Amino acid sequence: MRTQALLLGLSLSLCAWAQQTYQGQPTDDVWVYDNAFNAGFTAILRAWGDGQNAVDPNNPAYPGSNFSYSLAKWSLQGIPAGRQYQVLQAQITVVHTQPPGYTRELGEQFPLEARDLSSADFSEATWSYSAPNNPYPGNTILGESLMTNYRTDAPFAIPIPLEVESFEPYFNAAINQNGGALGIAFVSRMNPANQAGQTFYRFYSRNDGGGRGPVLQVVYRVAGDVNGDGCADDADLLQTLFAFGQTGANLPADLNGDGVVDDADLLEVLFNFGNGC
Ligand SMILES: [Ca+2]
Ligand SMILES: [Ca+2]
Ligand SMILES: [Ca+2]
Repeated sequence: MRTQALLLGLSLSLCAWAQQTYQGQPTDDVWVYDNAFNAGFTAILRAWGDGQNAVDPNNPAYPGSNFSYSLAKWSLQGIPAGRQYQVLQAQITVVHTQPPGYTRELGEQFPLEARDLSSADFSEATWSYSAPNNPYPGNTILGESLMTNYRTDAPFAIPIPLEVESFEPYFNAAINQNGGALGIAFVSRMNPANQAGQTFYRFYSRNDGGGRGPVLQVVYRVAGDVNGDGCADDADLLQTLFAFGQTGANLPADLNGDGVVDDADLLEVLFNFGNGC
């Protein structure tokens, strides 16, 4: 009887999707440029560099005129703190204005980079270029743009897939150490000076009336949690053991997503045992 109940519970929980999706626009974003900072909630964000660097190597917090950055932050407050998350997939999508001032080839050569931000403590409404502690782009390139949708006759979406290895700890730090605030810097090495001053990234901010601002999408789950109850415990261990050797797509116990339930997945549960409980 007890075994039957256990098996019933397992089969039910096999149907539950343990992974969740966050999708949203920034709660704030700002374009930073010393000569032309627009404090009026600009609907356009911009990024360029000097051909060699995306960030001013001398003072990343106060870029010289060779550099322009855009900063954005998202609120992940809806995701409970106090546990570690596994990121399965993450991407930022921005919408470029029409027409782009660069060729597809230049876009591929000098991608738009999403980097970590030194702090998410900023607001466009109170931004001051000369403030002593402005946040600035870090050195971690979380992702680079793809020019798959490039076109000149209409605005186009630029996907920036984020590297799971670097984004996952950043995502967890935002949730567990930063009150849910996740800051992203948009930078690029693309040099407008070489092409009559028009060659740079121009994409819509969250203030765009058409709702075309940046979108962050993250597919995640509580690390080691196979059955999706928010806690990695003996039930997850048991479920992994029962599924041991199974192969196929989207198996709940295939925590690392390599298409087979094996000792690597078992270790994932063990390493995270107690997480979220
Ligand atoms: Ca803004
Ligand atoms: Ca669980
Ligand atoms: Ca696996």
